[in-house]
Amino acid sequence: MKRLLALLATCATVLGLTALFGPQAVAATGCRVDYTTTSQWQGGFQAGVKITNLGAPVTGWTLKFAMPDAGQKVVQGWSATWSQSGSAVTAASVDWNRTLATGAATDLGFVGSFTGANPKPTAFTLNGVACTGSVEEPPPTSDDGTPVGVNGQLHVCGVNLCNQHNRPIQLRGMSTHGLQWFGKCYNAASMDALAKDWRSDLLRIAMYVQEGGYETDPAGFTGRVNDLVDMAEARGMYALIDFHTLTPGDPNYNLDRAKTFFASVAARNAGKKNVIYEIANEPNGVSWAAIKNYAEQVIPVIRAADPDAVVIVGTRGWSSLGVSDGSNESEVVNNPVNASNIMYTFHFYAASHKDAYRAAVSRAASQLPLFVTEFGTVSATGGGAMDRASTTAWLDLLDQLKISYANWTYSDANESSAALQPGTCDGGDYSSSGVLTESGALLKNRISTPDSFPTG
Ligand code: IDC
Repeated sequence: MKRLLALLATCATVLGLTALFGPQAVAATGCRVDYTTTSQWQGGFQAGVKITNLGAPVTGWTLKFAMPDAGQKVVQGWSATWSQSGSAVTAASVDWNRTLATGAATDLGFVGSFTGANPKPTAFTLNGVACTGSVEEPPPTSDDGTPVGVNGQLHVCGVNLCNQHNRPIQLRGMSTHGLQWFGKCYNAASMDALAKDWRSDLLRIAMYVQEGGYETDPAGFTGRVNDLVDMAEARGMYALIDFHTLTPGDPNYNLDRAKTFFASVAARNAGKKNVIYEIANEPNGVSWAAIKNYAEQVIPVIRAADPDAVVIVGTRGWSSLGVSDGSNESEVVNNPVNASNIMYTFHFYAASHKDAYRAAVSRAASQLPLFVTEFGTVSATGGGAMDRASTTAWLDLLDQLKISYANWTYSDANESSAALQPGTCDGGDYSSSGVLTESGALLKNRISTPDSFPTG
């Protein structure tokens, strides 16, 4: 009987009657691949490969494609297990992206080398089925109603962040958790939810430097950050590239790494309108003078490659403007970083930092351009009970002062600061209200209200 069915199916295919036989009918449009050369330099390039499954759900997949030129080689890839034999390249799913529901997408990428030309690969197949679509997604170029479409290239004007119409705006969004731990949370489905359901203006990309971060694999983390910049851009969100220094607290410890990293990401992303650079997450146990020295060495590296982007500088005492070290904003006001188009970082955790910190922000806001690149609704440990009253007081103040913010974290970490329930990132649903924690529900409510960015 099985043989008969197989024979019938074969005949049907030959006769062009596949539609009558259900499953085979989807084969022709089983998948789509968007291949993008994200950057290219002498002898090398970086590519992003987005796979969209248009057929039946798959668990475990293999993507194959052909490199047209003999000199094209995959050097190092991510988000899949990569191999190459002659011109044939294979990328096999890894644990966290092996399941692809119908319509689900996943992003992979690799750094490659080439000797002759660098044409686009051909003959993409997913589990043996030809992926007929191979189209590049154009980034938003005009006012398409997204935050980047409306506001364009940002700049600092007075103490505000201003849009392309030279009007002050406030961006409201979320921060990733450490990419080295929660990388699986940042995929096409979670980014779609953040852009469309949360209506987030901004994705902060927290790239830890220590604790298993950048220092362990500079090329890999740089590639991952760039991919997330592209994913934010494709959805009209700003991307805040956070060089997440924390321990040790003196950013000068990472000065060489910062110069290497920012030279690379600034060159690669210079043409984009959605990138903001945050050069030191939370300096601690170090003077303002030392932080300023670090900033004045890193900012010129960024400016050389990407002259018009906004840069945000961390402040003393875990980016508390010095307050957590018994100082205050005057040390910055009296001795500002010698650079233009910059802002200063302020962080708070609502259950730990209250009136005295709000008073400092209220005072500082009329003298310094501030950006709350990270805050929590809970205690400074990232855990403990959410403090709803203090969080609301903080967010009302930031709204009133038009200070932009990103909340820690858009992740499913098992800690109360996380917006998503533990286990969320093992599945494909980032949209239903059931995936939100108490903190996530509060933030989604605040962030998803209309922005009404000024355009005139
Ligand atoms: C915390 C994470 C926690 C992780 C720890 C590692 O929530 O899961 O184990 O880092 O260092 C910050 C830092 C941020 C902290 C967060 C909460 O910028 O990295 O994340 N926090 O402690 N400053 C104040 C609080």
